[in-house]
Amino acid sequence: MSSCIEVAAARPYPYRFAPASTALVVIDMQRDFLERGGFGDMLGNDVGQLAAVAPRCAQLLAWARRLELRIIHTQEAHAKDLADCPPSKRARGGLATGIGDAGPLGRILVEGEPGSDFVAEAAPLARETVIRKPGKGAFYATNLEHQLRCAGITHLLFAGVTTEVCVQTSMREANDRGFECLIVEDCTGSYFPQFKRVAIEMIVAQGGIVGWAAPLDALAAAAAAPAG
Ligand code: C5J
Repeated sequence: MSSCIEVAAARPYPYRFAPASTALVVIDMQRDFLERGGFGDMLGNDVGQLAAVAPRCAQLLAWARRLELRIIHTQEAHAKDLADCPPSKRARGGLATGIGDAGPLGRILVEGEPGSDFVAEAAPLARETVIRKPGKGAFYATNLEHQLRCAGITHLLFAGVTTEVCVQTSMREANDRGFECLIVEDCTGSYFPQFKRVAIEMIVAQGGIVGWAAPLDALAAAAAAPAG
C-alpha cells in the first residue's frame, strides 16, 4: 500500500489506510435528523442529542479535505412522488405527520425540501459526491458501490447519523462488499447515547467483525506522523 497511514490507537487493532484509495462517507447530516421540526423530531427523538456531531463532522471534513480524501455525503430522501418509499416505511410509527407530509422543514424526508438539505457544518463542496438513498443503507438502491470501485477505493471512513441506524447499516453493507471500514467515533451520534456506545462495541467486537473504530484525533495524529 503506497503512502500508508497507520492508526495505532484504532480498535480492536491498528488500522492502515492509503489516502489515495480511501473515501470518507458522511451519512445523512441533514436538517431532517439534526433539527427541530424534521423527521427525527417527528418520531419523538431528542434532536439535541446530536448537537455535538455537526461541529465535529466539520473538523473531520476539513481534515479529509486537507488529506485530499474522496468525500461522499449521503442523504436519506425520497423522490417527490414517493415512488421509492415502501408503504411499510411510510406507515411505520403511525405518525400524524410523517414521510411525504408537510412539516416545519417542508415535506418530510423528500428530496429538494429544506429538511432534506445538509446542515451548514457538513455541507458538501461542489466537487464532492452526494448519494441520495431511499433506505438506511448507503448501498441499497444506489450506485455507490459502482462509484467506489471505479475510483479504486478499498477503505472507507464512516461518520454521521445515526450511529446504530444508517451509519451501522451502511458500514455492514460495505464490510460485506470487502471494504475495510473504520467508524470515526466522535463524529457520529445517536438520539440514544447507549445505542451509539453499543453499536460501536458491536462493530469492533470479535476481532473487528464489522470494522475498526477510532476518534478523529487519533486519525489526525497518525496522518501527521512522519512516514516510518
Ligand atoms: C434514521 C438515519 N434514523 N439516518 N436515519 O431513520 O439514521
